[in-house]
Amino acid sequence: MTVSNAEIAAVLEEIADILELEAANPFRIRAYRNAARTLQAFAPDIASLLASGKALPKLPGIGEDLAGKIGEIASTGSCALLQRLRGEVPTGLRELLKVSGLGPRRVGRLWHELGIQTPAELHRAARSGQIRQLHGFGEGSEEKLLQSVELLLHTPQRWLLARVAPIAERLLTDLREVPGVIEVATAGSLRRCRDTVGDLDILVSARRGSPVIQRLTGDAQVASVLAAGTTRASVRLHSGLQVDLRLLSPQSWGAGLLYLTGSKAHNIALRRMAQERGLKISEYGLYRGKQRIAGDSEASIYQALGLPWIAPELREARGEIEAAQAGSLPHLVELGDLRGDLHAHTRASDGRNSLEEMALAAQAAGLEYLAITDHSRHLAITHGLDADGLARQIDEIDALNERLSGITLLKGIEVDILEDGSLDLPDSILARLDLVVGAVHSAFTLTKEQQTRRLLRALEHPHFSILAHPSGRLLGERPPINCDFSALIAAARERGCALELNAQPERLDLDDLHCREARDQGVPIAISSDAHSTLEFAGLRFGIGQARRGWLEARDVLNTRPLGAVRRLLKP
Ligand code: DGT
Ligand code: CA
Ligand code: CA
Repeated sequence: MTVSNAEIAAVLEEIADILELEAANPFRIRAYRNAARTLQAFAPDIASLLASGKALPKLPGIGEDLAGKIGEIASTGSCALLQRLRGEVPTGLRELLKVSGLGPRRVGRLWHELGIQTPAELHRAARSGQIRQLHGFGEGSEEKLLQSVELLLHTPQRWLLARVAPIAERLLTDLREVPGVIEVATAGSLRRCRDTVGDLDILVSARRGSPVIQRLTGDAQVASVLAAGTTRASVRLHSGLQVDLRLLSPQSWGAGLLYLTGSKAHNIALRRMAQERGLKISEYGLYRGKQRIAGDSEASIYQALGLPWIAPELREARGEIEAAQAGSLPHLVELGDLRGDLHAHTRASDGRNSLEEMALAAQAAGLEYLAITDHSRHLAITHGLDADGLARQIDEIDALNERLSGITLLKGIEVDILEDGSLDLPDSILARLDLVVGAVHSAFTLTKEQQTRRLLRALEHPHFSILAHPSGRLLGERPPINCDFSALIAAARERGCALELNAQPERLDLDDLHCREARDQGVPIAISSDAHSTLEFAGLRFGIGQARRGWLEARDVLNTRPLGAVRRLLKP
């Protein structure tokens, strides 16, 4: 079994959370948090490094004690300290940490001072006015907590796609090595690239007697086995994620994959088609009477129903079957189609790397151009650029472009769209840029009329190029703004502006449906990493997944075009 750097970091974060719940020494807490952050920014895979007999390299803030723990986690997936700490706090407290606006310190106080251990108990306490009596909480924060805990209690628990994908890949790698295994794949919402997933579905085909089920139930990340039989198992990982595994025979592989990929609505539509032809479809195959006529591959089943293979991202019963029948399925955009990235940060605002480091990382990710778009000054927490700072960055980029070969930096800004729709920097400096990416970072709760007016005014600005993360949503944390998106899409088309599909895991914004609406209206989409470090170009693949769910083809995506064409579109 192998443990990824992200999984090691998650263990260290959990240790820090529990220590903070227990009001432990702040320096100790910070040491674990810093170590987690360092590991996330460290590219080589630590588990493989250690497994090959090498020593852990010297990393800032990681002393001998922490290095020992990291080694333990890398080889076992967990560590004795975490096991002990988990036993010291009620399990409901981890649920309380998911209430937005509640950090471990405040959860610890609610626990120690009011005995609150679960979201339901927090809900009762807030309703009965107990929270406001705590020192430092007050009536306003009680009301806010009440709202967020209600949101948590009423929304089913879902996981960010980007969080589950590495767990899935690790499990798949391990299962592939089990004796007798022929094929492994993910299915369900993960394979359809939904922005969040409810649980992880894994499919395996193997020869009889292969110990696949035992391998999964025995994995170090498994906290409890919910069910285990000869052809299926369900487990819950320490993170809380549920994993469902199905074991199939090779001849049922395609039928099982099709069934378990879903969506349910797509399956139901296929079943209806099969019935109209006098056929029966199940997770084991496509049958005429008792005779199996297809099932070893997905394509064989689609073909028997008179259809071409349909990409998983389209399987939502949103017209894909009709399009398949008409021969008009979209030729979906792929990661390899991207030639550039139009939104990234450096240390000049809240990024972690220099201009040159970002340029080289983008090049290593296979890109030909990268727009540098640091924040403008309004966003005080990110130390944004003012006009002078931006002018200096323009000169630095010009100088760097002279030296670089094979990658071109574009000069841009992520300028704040202020509450009245004006931009946070003067026209004179915006005019010198290759592109102006505008974004909302404040006043998320305006009325629909106010918000729409604000964004339409921003789009009218002569230098405006791309509207970044248009809905402002943060999955599981902040709902989308209230806004007339159809009016925005129409205005973008009129003004020749693009809309962004931001690939950050908790944004994936525009969402799939709005991507499709923009595409239908002929508005180009920029699939952007919004990278704040050299490692984040890897997230572009999740943007591509979302774009494919929105039926986008390469020609619908601005940054699939060569540099010259993009320049002309950005500055007509
Ligand atoms: P999730 O986990 O909520 O993100 O969504 P899915 O789509 O992964 O759903 P899940 O894990 O409950 O089931 C996996 C697939 O199994 C689902 O996409 C389609 C198939 N499936 C599950 N239940 C049914 C059902 O009652 N009827 C049909 N036709 N298919 C089903
Ligand atoms: Ca699922
Ligand atoms: Ca499932």
